[in-house]
Amino acid sequence: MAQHPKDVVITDEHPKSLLFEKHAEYIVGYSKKKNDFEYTMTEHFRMSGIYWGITAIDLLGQLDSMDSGEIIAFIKSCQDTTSGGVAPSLNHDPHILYTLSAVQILTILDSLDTLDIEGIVKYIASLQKSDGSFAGDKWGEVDTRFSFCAVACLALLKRLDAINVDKAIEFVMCCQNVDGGFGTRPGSESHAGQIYCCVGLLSITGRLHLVNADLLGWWLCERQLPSGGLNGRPEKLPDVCYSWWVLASLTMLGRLHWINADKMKTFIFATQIQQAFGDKAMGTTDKAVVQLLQRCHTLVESEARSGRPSTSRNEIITNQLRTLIMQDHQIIIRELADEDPETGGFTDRPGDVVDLYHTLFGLAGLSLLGEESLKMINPVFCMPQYTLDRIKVSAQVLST
Ligand code: GRG
Repeated sequence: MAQHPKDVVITDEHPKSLLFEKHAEYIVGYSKKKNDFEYTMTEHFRMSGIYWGITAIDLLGQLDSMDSGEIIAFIKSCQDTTSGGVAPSLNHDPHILYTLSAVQILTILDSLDTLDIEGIVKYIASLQKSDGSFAGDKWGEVDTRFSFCAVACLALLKRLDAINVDKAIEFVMCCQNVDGGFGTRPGSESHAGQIYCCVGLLSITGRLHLVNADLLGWWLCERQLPSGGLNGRPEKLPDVCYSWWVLASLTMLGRLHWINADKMKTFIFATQIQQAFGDKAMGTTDKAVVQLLQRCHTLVESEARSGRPSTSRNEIITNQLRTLIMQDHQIIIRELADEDPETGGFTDRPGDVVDLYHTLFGLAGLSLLGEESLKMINPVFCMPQYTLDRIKVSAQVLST
């Protein structure tokens, strides 16, 4: 088959199976290296970082290796006593994204009583607007991601009565496009991440019948490229995180079997870090520099959509940042390669740098595909299924 112009090549050198132990080492190690450059630079989305790490390590069956006491104390210190919302870290503003992450972590750790639950309920209800949409925080940006966060969070707390659920559904349905997908707001382009949020909201509220499952299922399975990887919308590169956003949506719609699971697994396995990051691979050829620049460009632009706040919209600063990120990536890659040529974790696509975000969604995608060495994941809440069974929370999934 001819190579897709926006795809990657998977070679014999890429890993072909799950580097199980390496991933556990990577996640536990990450939480302990608090003075590392990467740890410091992720402070502004720390709460979600902890959620990605805790969920991933639980899928690997090694939750006990995390310091749950330290995490619980940290979360408690991040709840804003005035608004009731939870901040990503100390001295940051509360936001609905991190409020959901905090509730997810505490549900996994069976410690929800750590938080002022009424404060959280009040905070989320205060963010709903008259058209049913949700702002992410007091500054008012509206996005279907925040609708999902609100409904998922309240469902976990069993307090959906605190918002107008019918209006929330009405708003999400206004964001549906003719291709069957959903965007951030009415009229905006369909994107797999937003589709997950909208389908997830409809699943939690038992309204999946409002979706044209065949049309949307078709759009979603068309995201699979010849490499086996999935992109988030047409003409874009594959990224392992879509093995969550797309596969979870297809699972809710009862159409997971519409993608090629073997090719999908090949792609996900290939996004695990490996020896190719040694000095030889890091030769600073023009091609490598161009690739890194392209990658940094994508990273900066991804921030807003992925829930990781954008660093700056100023083009000059953004360009300077790209250069810096490029240099830092080279240093990190070299350090990783020197320390251990087979460090764990997942990258967005083969040949890039690992992070916790892609590590969770790589593992979560494999769990959806039935990887037996991993715990089963819930396709709606992106949490280990047993944690939802424990609190007796379920959501609608269409039959195949
Ligand atoms: C509990 C799992 C969970 C989620 C909470 C925040 C959130 C709810 C969902 C985010 C869904 C989303 C929008 C995911 C997409 C993330 C991403 C990789 C965005 C990149 O966007 P672009 O446009 O990249 O930069 P593409 O791949 O389109 O080139």
